[in-house]
Amino acid sequence: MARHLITSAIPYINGIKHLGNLVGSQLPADLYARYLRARGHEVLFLCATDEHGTPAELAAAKAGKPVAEYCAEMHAVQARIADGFRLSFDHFGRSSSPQNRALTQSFAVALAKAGLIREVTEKQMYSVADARFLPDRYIEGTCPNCGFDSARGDQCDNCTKQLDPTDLINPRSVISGSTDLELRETKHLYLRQSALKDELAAWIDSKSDWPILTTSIAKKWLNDGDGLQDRGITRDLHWGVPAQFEGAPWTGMEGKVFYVWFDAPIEYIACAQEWVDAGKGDDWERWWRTDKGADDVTYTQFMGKDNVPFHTLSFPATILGSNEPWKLVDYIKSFNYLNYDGGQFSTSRGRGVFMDQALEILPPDYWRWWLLSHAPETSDAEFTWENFQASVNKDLADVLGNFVSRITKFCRAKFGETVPDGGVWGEQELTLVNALATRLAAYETLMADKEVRKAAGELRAIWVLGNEYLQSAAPWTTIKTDTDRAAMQTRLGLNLIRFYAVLSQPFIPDAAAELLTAMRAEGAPWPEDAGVALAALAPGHGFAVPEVTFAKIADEQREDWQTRFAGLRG
Ligand code: B3M
Ligand code: ZN
Repeated sequence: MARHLITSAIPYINGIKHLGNLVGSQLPADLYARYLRARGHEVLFLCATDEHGTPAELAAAKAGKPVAEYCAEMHAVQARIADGFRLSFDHFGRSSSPQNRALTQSFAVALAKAGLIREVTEKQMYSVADARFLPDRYIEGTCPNCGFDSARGDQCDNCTKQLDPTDLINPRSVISGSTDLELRETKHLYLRQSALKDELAAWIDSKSDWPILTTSIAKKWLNDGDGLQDRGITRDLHWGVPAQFEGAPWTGMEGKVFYVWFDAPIEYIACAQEWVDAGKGDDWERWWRTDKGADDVTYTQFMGKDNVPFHTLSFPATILGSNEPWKLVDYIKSFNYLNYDGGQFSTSRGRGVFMDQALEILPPDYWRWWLLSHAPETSDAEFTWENFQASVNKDLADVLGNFVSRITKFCRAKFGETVPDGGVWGEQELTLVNALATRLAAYETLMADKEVRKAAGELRAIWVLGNEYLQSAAPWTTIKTDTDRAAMQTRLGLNLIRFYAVLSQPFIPDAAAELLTAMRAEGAPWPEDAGVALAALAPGHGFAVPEVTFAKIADEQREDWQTRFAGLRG
């Protein structure tokens, strides 16, 4: 039994996330957490809302609410939706927590002690019309790198380049649209990331097992020098972790806060404190402090590719630069983008299917299955309603659902609602069990390696094996000539349901639980040995025929949704 710390990138508070966000971090992180728990490991799975910075301020202004109130409300909304998707966080924290405020300030002090903070008086974009500075998302313009015309002041959404507001061509205020902008002097704190370049490069070089997507982005930023320029870690904003505080080794930072990307990853640590303070755990340091046992922890982060530079360079720079014994990430699993029906999902434009809408039309397992089995790992992937309908109908309804329904109904009709006695496995059964054992081992390796799409494929293949067996063994025919043999075949079929439920739980937790309840096998352990597991339900064991586990998506429904989600969300 090992200890695994798992974090998902923490979603911005500004609104409800779309399915592309979900499959890029929270959902695969949940899959992995569920798998490791099922294998008996000790898991701490953390996520939170990212509540600071310009995204929060702008969204609150748009909603006409004080930002603290807006964040509290949206946190509750996101928590409820996360629950709806069965995301099994041990804690869903908030980056605006007092724990994160204290920890962020203490990191800044540690970095200053290490000589890694510079005070810089610089010129920043100031909007005369709005009478304020325009950091990050308060300013938009044309990307100097790719020419995209709605690049934000902190990053270009099109080419993912990290930007400075002064880099933008034809800049304008997001608040008023005004182009009456001028450079005015203001003081900021800079983190001397450049001083850590060699240390970070060596660390990334040592991660030969990381996905290419992760290391290629990290190396690109390292070698361009881009990601490792010294970066301003404060902003002229009111909402955030105050940059002037008791014990701060600088003065004159009143009215400024730390940059959201400085405090957001620190929330991964603060969230563990929140977890303890909420009474859900009793020791967070053994997960995070290498001097308190965290050396034994395997730490895995999940995120979309646009977040990779901050997790491979900026946050590690904070950790390494602090000279304090914090746990560094062991593995960064990153994802490409999921597109929506010929274009991009877009939160700002309301294009695509959003998490709340998805749950209004179908239960979480349908979405979990499609998204995970199409996870954008090696390249971008695309959601289309046709593909969604086809996958759900085939994999969930035809293969898994149909198998369950056929064998349980057949048994009820011929033997009653208990596992039938009689017969012994023959060659066909032994062949099946061997094939399942091989596939089980492959599935376990893929799950441990976080190969999400391939693991889904292996699970599907495991379901298919059972279907093929049932089709060729045909107990409904066997029973006409050999009752014992038909009983044995049926018994194996019922055991397969239990086996499938256990293996499928990380992907489709609700259906898995429903099947285990129907088989009166709640809490069934992960199979150590396929042969043993497939004889776990002994003759005489009762069961119930489950309700329809998966309903097919009809063409009319698909067309209806297609129309409903064709436009932009209001
Ligand atoms: N909130 C960006 C995002 O939601 C950002 C991630 C922070 S992870 C520390 O994609
Ligand atoms: Zn660009």
